[in-house]
Amino acid sequence: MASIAVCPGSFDPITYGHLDIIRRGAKVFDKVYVSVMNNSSKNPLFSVEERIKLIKEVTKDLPNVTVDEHSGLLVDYAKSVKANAIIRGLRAVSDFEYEMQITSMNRVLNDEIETFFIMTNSQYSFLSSSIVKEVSKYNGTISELVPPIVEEALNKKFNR
Ligand code: COD
Repeated sequence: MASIAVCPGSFDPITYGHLDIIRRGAKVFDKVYVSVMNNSSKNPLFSVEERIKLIKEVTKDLPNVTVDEHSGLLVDYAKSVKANAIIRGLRAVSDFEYEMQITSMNRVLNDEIETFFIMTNSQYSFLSSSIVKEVSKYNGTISELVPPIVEEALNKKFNR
């Protein structure tokens, strides 16, 4: 049986931290669906279409990665693509509580899908989309935090 994983997130926008997790996941699983979850509780800077375009561009060298979107429950999406795993990234201990909540809830919703945690490269352990947006907004250097195409997209968003 093929090992199929979903790597879900907001990806607003994708950073080198996300990319690290996606690349590591793609080495272990036969197929990885990177899914932009259209999460109504957040107020995103980039539209779902913009986020998908950026992710597609920076993962184009990974043949077993497909970029997709979903509005609704993650476990329903996972089932629809026949995934038996969810990949999540862990940066620091502070991520643990939130991840435990999500994982436990997903397990209640569907006990057949396992969540796997991948620890990020330590150089990205402080990195989040929110931090990148804030630094970019005030014209700080983000070239070591996001791929060039994402940096360009942020510059455009902030009218530079
Ligand atoms: N290094 C490593 N990993 C990282 C880094 C980094 N620097 N930055 C982010 N990550 C990881 C995160 O830990 C996460 O695993 C993934 O990358 C995506 O991160 P984000 O911030 O883009 O996405 P989140 O955490 O906001 O995603 C939350 C979901 C959208 C997945 C969640 O809200 C969800 O599943 N929503 C759908 C509704 C649902 O099913 N709800 C029930 C379960 S609670």
